[in-house]
Amino acid sequence: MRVGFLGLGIMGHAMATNLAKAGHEVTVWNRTPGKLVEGTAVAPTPAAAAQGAEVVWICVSDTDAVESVLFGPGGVEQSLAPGMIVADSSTISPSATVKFAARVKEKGASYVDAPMTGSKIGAANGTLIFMVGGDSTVIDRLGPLFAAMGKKIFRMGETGKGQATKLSMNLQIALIFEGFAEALTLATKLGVDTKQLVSLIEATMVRSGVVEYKAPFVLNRDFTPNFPLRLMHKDILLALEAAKEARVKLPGLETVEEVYEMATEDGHRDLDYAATLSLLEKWAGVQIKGEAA
Ligand code: NA7
Repeated sequence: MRVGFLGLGIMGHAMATNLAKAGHEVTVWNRTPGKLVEGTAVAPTPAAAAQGAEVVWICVSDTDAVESVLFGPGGVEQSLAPGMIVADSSTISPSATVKFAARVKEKGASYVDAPMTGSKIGAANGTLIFMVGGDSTVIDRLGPLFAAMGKKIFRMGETGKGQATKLSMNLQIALIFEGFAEALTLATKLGVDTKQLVSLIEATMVRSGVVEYKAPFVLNRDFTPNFPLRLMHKDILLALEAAKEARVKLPGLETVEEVYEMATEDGHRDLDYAATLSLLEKWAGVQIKGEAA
């Protein structure tokens, strides 16, 4: 398929690479010039990348960034044509998504929100899982592209429901990790062996995918970003904003948001979100010990 791909960050670069490897005709654009993807052409603006494309795939930081690439100067809107599909894999506001989709549809094009999970490794291996909102027949047309970048798609309903799902998922990751980090901190302060505690977690119903994935990084104190703290913080704020719009109270997430705020002030925003542990350690006056088993 002819694809215009916008946004070559950690996730976007790997996704565009896999689209090109699968034989799709990809033209990329990135706000900061100079990022290249093997086997693709480079366009000077989002509109130029979208020109003549069947699908425009977006993967940028946040709601403002998506609005800007779609409707800002040199935006995709200028090149929209009937039959074209805009797919957005960024994690952004569900209500803004509905508004963007309506504006795209005015030009006869379709809009699918397709945020994903699987982290940097999933993007590189082409094993992402997509949570998709939009018209079923349009999603079907995107099948070959989803197959090149991921291993599974979950259809969540109409446009916006992919984003709503993603926020509900990341809310859980943030809370589960916070529980793990608080348990490690308390246990360390009380003199419990952390490696042994992690083995116990893994042998009991307390185990979880989040802990299984994060424990080796935490025990090795490796906070290089797989999923940067600043992006998890953004998703927490998006979930709180969506909750406010829907008049839903999320007291646990509100408290965890404060932890992310303070971790950001402590200079951890570009580290992995697991670095929120450093803040708990600082407060407790301990440092977790142990290497990955
Ligand atoms: P990164 O690695 O932080 O990359 C962000 C990308 O978004 C990068 O290409 C940025 O361009 C681009 N960006 C940021 N702001 C803008 C604006 N205003 N206009 C256009 N482009 C912009 O994030 P990931 O790849 O890890 O994640 C991307 C999304 O997927 C995000 O929503 C996650 O939550 C899930 P730059 O190179 O800085 O010029």
